[in-house]
Amino acid sequence: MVNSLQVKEFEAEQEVRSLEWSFDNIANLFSQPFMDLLLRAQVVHRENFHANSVQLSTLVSIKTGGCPEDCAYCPQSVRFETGVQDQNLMTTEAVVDAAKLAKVNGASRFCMGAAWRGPKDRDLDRVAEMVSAVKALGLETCATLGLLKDGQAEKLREAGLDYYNHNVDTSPEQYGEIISTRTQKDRLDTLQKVRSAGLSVCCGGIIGMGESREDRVRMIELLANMNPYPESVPINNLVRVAGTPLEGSDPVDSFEFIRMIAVARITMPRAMVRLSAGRSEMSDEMQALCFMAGANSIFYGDKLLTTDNADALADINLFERMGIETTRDVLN
Ligand code: SAM
Ligand code: DTB
Ligand code: SF4
Repeated sequence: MVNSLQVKEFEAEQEVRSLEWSFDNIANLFSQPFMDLLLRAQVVHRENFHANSVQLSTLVSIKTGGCPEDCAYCPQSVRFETGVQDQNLMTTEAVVDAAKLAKVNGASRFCMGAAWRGPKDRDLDRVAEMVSAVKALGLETCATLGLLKDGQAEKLREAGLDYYNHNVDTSPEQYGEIISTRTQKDRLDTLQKVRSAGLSVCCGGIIGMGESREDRVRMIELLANMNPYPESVPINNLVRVAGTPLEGSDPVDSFEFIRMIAVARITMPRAMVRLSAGRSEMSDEMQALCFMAGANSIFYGDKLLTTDNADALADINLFERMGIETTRDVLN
């Protein structure tokens, strides 16, 4: 247990080392008493954002299932029997309809996800067309299409893409147990391409895949020491989908999950920390503690990609009860 004197010393040290987060410093954050950690995260949050404001992003799966990769958490891998119905790349018209609906419902960002290892050039041309059409509606645009080849990030940028989502998923140490068909280095290369093209980076990971506290620290270390760190950091609680190798994973202790949000907030003070997959299993009180810990964005809408999201009306009701303003209040 860290005593208050140690925390003071640690804070002084952190000021000097502004950008770098060592393993020990992150581990020390994690092991602070829960209240101390939450208070600190809330202070950092208030220094950088409106305290009572949450951003809403809506996801749509533009190409579903049949993915050749073997990500052990994913219902869309062709290798697992999960009952997901494959669906070819949607038409631009259908995507625009979904985006209009998302906007009417109050989302400020529209995120298009595709179950690919990475896009072929002709797929990318079609996604670029979708991005331009969604951008023209006045929404922020995000895409998550897998690994990118040289030049593809630039094409997306030119089409009007704002964010590219590509997650590190877990610690470097655990990564090989979860995915064998591409390395974490492959992912970091794609993130570099995204950065170089001038896109904003959305990058986070998943909690609840049997990882240790040390793995969680290592994942934060990877994210927080990116220079610059990602603009958006989705923290997903594993959705345990029947048929995937991880369906029987033990649920994560709620306090540990909230700690993860708080540590992400403290180490990446200006990032949008998104309370992502897994909200449909969380109580209102659990979500409230995640917002207290510095989460300031959610996926909003009835579906994530293939699984059910928390009910949108329940979300609105929760925000009303908490006095939280969302992009829905601002935009409509
Ligand atoms: N195929 C692309 C890729 O892998 O980059 C884009 C879509 S993929 C579904 C996007 C992210 O969703 C994954 O990197 C993972 O972090 C998250 N994800 C997928 N299945 C999940 C699950 N069952 N629970 C929580 N997060 C999940
Ligand atoms: C992210 O980090 N989480 C989202 C989004 N980025 C693409 C996806 C969650 C997917 C959950 C499982 C599913 O619905 O298929
Ligand atoms: Fe394919 Fe992405 Fe799912 Fe991995 S996470 S199996 S790459 S859709």
